[in-house]
Amino acid sequence: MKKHVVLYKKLSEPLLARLQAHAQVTLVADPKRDDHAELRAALPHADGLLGASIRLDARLLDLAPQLKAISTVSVGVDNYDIPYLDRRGIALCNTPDVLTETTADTGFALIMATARRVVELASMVRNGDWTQNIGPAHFGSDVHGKTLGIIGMGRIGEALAQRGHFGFGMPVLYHSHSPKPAVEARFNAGYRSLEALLSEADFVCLTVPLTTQTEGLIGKEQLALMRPESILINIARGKVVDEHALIAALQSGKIRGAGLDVFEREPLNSDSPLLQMNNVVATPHIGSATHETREAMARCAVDNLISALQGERPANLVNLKGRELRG
Ligand code: 8YV
Repeated sequence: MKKHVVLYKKLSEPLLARLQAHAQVTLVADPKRDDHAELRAALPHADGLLGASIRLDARLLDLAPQLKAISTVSVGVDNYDIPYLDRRGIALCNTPDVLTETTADTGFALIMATARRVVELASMVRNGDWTQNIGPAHFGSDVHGKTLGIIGMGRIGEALAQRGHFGFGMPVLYHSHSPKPAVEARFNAGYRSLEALLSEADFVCLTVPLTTQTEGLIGKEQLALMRPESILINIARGKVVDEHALIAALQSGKIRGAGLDVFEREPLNSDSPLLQMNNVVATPHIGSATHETREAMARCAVDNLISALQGERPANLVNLKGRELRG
């Protein structure tokens, strides 16, 4: 008998067909509406879940007594209570690798847009305010040759380092839980303590996963170590940064600017002070958001789930280390 999969993120027709060849599929069209009412109604029959961007905690998953696997269309797994999933023997799979390059591209898009004031000055043109040759009041900052600081040297951090080193001639500094000799050899990168990196880098880029150790990693004290001409780039998770402290640092000129793709609460409130400042470029969590990459992620998630429900080890299993899958 086919297992029952509940989708809380839409799939393309080819991927839906791929999944339906192996499972009975129910699509929850609006999973957040009315306190997840549609999703809650589907959970009691779910052997597998596939989706992203919704916190699936015990309050919801206790409604899914026969759940065997969750396949997230994301590399980040901060929306999942992994100890809870381990206790229940529920497999969690994610989609690393396929989104690495696209997310690093987003990081450099934010570096360039923030340093060169692209959004602010493009708006000036669009608004008909370009009435004379621009002068120092509209100058931005160089990117090539400046020091790139990367906090979190995983796949995405390495891809950022590659772009900075080979593409922009940037000296690369990095901080991670341990030194990475291969990265240092490949990019002539220098390992620094968090404090040293913050004080030396022209661009401070956050690529760490959100964990209990990284939540609030960049607060008032850390921002105070950055230089007035330095720029913060966040393509990790909003909660890695104390947003109130960041707003204060930006408003006071403690740092030059910020390029932000993620926020403490998403969507970001339209009345956020971050949106009132020209030295902030804010994008709506577009890290992996290209047609090609999101389809590749969804395919990876579908294949992970098919494997898990067949009792086979998925390519990207996050938890249940060393344990048999229930299938
Ligand atoms: C999107 C991400 O949030 O992969 C992640 O962890 O943050 C982004 O790729 C996610 O993929 C939404 O589907």
